[in-house]
Amino acid sequence: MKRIFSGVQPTGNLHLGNYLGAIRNWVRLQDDFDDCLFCVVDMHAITVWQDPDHLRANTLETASAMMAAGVDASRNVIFNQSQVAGHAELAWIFNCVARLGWLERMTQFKEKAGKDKERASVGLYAYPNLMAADILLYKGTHVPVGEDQKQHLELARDIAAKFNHDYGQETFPIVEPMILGTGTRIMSLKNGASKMSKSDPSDLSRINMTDDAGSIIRKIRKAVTDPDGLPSEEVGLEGRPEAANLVGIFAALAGRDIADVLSQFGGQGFGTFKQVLGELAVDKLSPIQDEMRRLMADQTYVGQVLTDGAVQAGAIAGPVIEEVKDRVGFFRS
Ligand code: AQP
Repeated sequence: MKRIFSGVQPTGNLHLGNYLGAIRNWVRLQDDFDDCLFCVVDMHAITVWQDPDHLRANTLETASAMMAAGVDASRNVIFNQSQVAGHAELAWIFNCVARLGWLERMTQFKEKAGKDKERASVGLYAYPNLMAADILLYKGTHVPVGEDQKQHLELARDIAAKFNHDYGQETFPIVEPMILGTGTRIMSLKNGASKMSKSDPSDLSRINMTDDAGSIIRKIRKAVTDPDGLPSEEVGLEGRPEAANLVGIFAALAGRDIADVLSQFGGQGFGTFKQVLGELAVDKLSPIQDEMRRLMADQTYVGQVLTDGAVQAGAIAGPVIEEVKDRVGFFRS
């Protein structure tokens, strides 16, 4: 059976990268897969300290963004991770399955912990084990994510394979990453070498899902580019990460391929291109933002969606966690 699982952290500043790399694909996939779970991963969020009131508000905002983008709560399970205890239970078991050497290789930990890794939380280090638990708690088979999560999904595959091997049964499926479309790695508007990120201290580096039209247009106008104009062919974007990023964003938003975008704008300067890109971004994002605002004003409804979703998710997870405990040899009366 095919089952989709994917998640977003409620760490605030949900951005265009999260939308193009993940959430937009969920909207498409819900038509092809009957069984989809979309999770606000609040337990992942606290691997870096979060203000408790902000975490609660951001959880509702993230769920609102998913629904505003078109994820249908009546057809999919939308919930927050901490309301289903099985995530923490399975993560502990996976802490005992995964090897230190595997986690040592995770580039996201190195990036997020920075130079002072002694001061990073143990949770940040073990983050990929919790991510594997998120997916495998539901025996998820397909995981739509942005390019940055590829390494974590490879680890989830290794954990599933080792658990199956160690306990002698095919308990878990080997998950398939789904890295879809042209928006799989949206870069910072200020530095083409870093990905667009919620935690970038510069607000000008990203387009937030809550930015108004004026801010979107201004941020794109101020985006870093190089002195050359737009090339007519894709090869002309090589070694020009900022230019490649803006063309990639255009292609992803317009649903066109890069070559097609360059056939229209090749030979022109960035001034006109940025103007058209800004208008396109506003055009695509503003209906989502309007709906997000409407949903965020109805916190009771959004909270109920999450609570109902947690009940549904818990019903799927319950037999899986029991099966796992049985395999591991935990005594059950
Ligand atoms: N820049 C990006 N381009 C494409 N996809 C992206 N994703 C994140 N950034 C980009 C995808 O969004 C989904 C949810 O991400 P997350 O909430 O787990 O956060 P993250 O991957 O750690 O990235 P952020 O949003 O930039 O947060 P910080 O600043 O905390 O690192 C995932 O599918 C991810 O691939």
